[in-house]
Amino acid sequence: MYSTSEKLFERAKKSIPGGVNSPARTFDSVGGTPVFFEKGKGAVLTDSDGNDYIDYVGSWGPMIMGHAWPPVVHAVEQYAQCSTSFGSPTEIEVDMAELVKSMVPNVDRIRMVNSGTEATMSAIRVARGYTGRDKIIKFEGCYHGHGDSFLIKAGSGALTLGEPSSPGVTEGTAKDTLVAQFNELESVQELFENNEDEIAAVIVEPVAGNMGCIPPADGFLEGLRSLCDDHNSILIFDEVMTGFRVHPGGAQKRYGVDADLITYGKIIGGGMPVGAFGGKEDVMSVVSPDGPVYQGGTLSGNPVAMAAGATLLRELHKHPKHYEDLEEKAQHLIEGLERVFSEHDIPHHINHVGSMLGVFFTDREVNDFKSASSTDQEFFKKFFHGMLEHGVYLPPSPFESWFLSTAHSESQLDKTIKAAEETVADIAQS
Ligand code: KE4
Repeated sequence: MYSTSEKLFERAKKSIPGGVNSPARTFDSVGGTPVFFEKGKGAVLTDSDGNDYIDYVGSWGPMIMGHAWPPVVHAVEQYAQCSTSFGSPTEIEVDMAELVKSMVPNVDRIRMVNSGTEATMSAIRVARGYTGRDKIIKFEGCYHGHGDSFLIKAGSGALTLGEPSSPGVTEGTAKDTLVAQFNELESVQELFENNEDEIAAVIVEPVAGNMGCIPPADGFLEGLRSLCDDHNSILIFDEVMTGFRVHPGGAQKRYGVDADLITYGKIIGGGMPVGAFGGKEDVMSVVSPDGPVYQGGTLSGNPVAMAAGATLLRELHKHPKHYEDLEEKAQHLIEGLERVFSEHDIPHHINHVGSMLGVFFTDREVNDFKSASSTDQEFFKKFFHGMLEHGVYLPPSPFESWFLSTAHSESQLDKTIKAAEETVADIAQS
């Protein structure tokens, strides 16, 4: 069934660490060989053996309009013909900055970078430069990319690989990262009290998406906002995943809480390598060349990538109805999965915020790191492979979110529900 993927993986392991360019793609937490894909169209991926799958990874978030969405493909083709990069300013970068500002609240200045990691690394440097303080607070199970300051009880790949902190991160760096518990304001309050006037920033995924999907508890984001105000610290919303995903204006708009710095990635690039960080003029005024906090990049604001991202964002901005459609699709899928799991007495809990979902095999609510990491991972492995065999591609880890796109049709959702039914029945008989 996957002989070409297996052959490609054997080749890949000889030249690329672990055979993958990002650990999240490995099947280490579910077992087996990563599937190598050759093409995607809409909600369907085709692997190197010609097998089709309904895709719920969506490149980990960017594919909100589905794979190879024609306007994005056309924009990339058009811009690439005028050179793929200048290393000088271009009009499309200005268009992109103005477009993002028109979509999200309280961003006066925004800087493009090449990944979500670059965006979050830069955001904490800006917060430290602006406040003159060194310490940051992050949350256990939240993932902000592979910057040294974040690989401390990180979520996503690091958590899945069971390495809550990574070798190579120095003592000096680690001491400035304090770890609180998501949805537990008391843990944040305590850190502020024990590190008075030392905390530059709190960085949070406003909807945790890297320990499965966990929405903020009522009052949690508002509580972070007031703690940062009380202690003159910067509140950073890492919206690399939630930006333009949970609302055209992101989580800030959905929850009505304004951060001081916001990071973006994934959807902002339409599948091309783009990240960004932005915020109010006074905070962003410290960013070079206006201010002393250095940040730069050869391919930042790359015109081809800008064209892809701007084309996608313009669609989402002009047609917010897509978000109602995505919500309906999510409800349809969740109702079907809930029915299947209940009929087969499978303990489960499903969270969702718009079109990002968290499917957990557990008999309890999942609202924090502890509950997310005490789910039935063995059952998830069987479920993952069963769904793969039935032509449904899920994230290969229980610590990831599933993503829907506008391209997922009702019949594809029903096929997914049927695949789940057959999978859990097979598991029960095995
Ligand atoms: P990148 O550097 O991978 O573009 O973005 C890092 C990042 C930052 N913040 C949040 C909230 C993120 O979710 C991410 C990246 N997400 C993972 C998937 N959960 C990326 C997948 C991967 O590492 O291959």
